[in-house]
Amino acid sequence: MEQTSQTADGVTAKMTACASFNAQEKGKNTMKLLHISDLHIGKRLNGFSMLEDQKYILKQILAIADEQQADGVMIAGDIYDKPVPSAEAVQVFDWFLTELADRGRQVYAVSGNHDSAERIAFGAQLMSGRGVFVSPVYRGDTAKYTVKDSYGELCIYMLPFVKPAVVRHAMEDAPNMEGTPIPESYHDAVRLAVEHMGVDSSTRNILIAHQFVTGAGRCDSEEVSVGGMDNVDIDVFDAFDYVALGHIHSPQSIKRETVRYCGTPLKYSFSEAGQEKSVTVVDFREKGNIELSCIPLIPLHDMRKIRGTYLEVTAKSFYQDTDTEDYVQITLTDEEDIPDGLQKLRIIYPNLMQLEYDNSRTRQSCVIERAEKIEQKSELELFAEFYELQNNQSMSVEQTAFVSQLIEECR
Ligand SMILES: [Mn+2]
Repeated sequence: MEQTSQTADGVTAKMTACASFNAQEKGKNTMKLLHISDLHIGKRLNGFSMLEDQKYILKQILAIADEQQADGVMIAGDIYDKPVPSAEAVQVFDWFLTELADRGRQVYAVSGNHDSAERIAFGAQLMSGRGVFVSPVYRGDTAKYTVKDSYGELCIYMLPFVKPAVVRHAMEDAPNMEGTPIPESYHDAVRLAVEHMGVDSSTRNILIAHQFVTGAGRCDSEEVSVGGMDNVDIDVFDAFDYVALGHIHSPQSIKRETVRYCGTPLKYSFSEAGQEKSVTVVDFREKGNIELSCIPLIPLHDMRKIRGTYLEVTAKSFYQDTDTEDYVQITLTDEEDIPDGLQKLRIIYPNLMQLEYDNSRTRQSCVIERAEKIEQKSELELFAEFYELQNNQSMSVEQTAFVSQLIEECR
């Protein structure tokens, strides 16, 4: 299979992919790619390392790629959780890339807002020889790879996460962008970057990008940009047959099926507890004919919410048929806090991540009318008001007696 690659410098290099091309092996002549994103390798959640869960789910993705006989995997940004990932996180991604390359599956990966574009780009030229294509830092040109199947050319554009400032800066440096209006918004920045790609709409085109498209449904594990003006309107993607998006963590298509967020491979917040995570499989046929399917991912530990009184959630009948090793958020409805509740509950639920209370104390605090004539009130009355303000309930008879005795003693 002949492959043409164009680097950010505009240098066009022709090469034959070293990795054997699966399409030929199985006598199939269409391109099938898996779409994943937001791996956030190295992420810690409520103090728990997700690394074992991530290795487990990446192994599952490798197995899906095998089952599907996929030609490659698109990774739409947020490979790591941090711009400077931990050594362990780097090892996991290195292992994942090597496994894919060894199986002859191509990799098309772009950097996301959590990644350092420079660090992700490290070794990009070298790795391309093994069919592992990684986005270079954005300097005005978008990396483009062309593969051929029996329907002709399929162009894969790889746009790393860009901010308006990145595109502005690129325009100042790149001579071929002179005279282009300076982008002020994310929408303008991405529109300019796309315009600059010179997409030939007569052929089949894929864009891999990591941006927030207007209308996408958000959840708690995403990083919201300050001011919330990071959205890009969908019309900037009109030239593409498929847009493999990352950034939004819930799987969803926007406006048309083929502009799609595949979602994270794992749940990264309790707001995602009810979701099913999946891999999107994209089968490219002739232009205008793309077949999409989702394959569910089954995590090592599920993430779920539990609610009830302390006695209820610690009753054997309550938990015996569940996986108590799941990552759980427990909301206790007892009026009194349970002393050392977290430690006690972790005996049953070792991966308890969050303990919350839903009782009259935590429900929205009612405003107590200002004590206007403080001097006219007794210490006991003042303390009773303070107690009510803190706990959203008044003191019991026993408590009142106890406090009034304390006040007496103080006197
Ligand atoms: Mn993300």
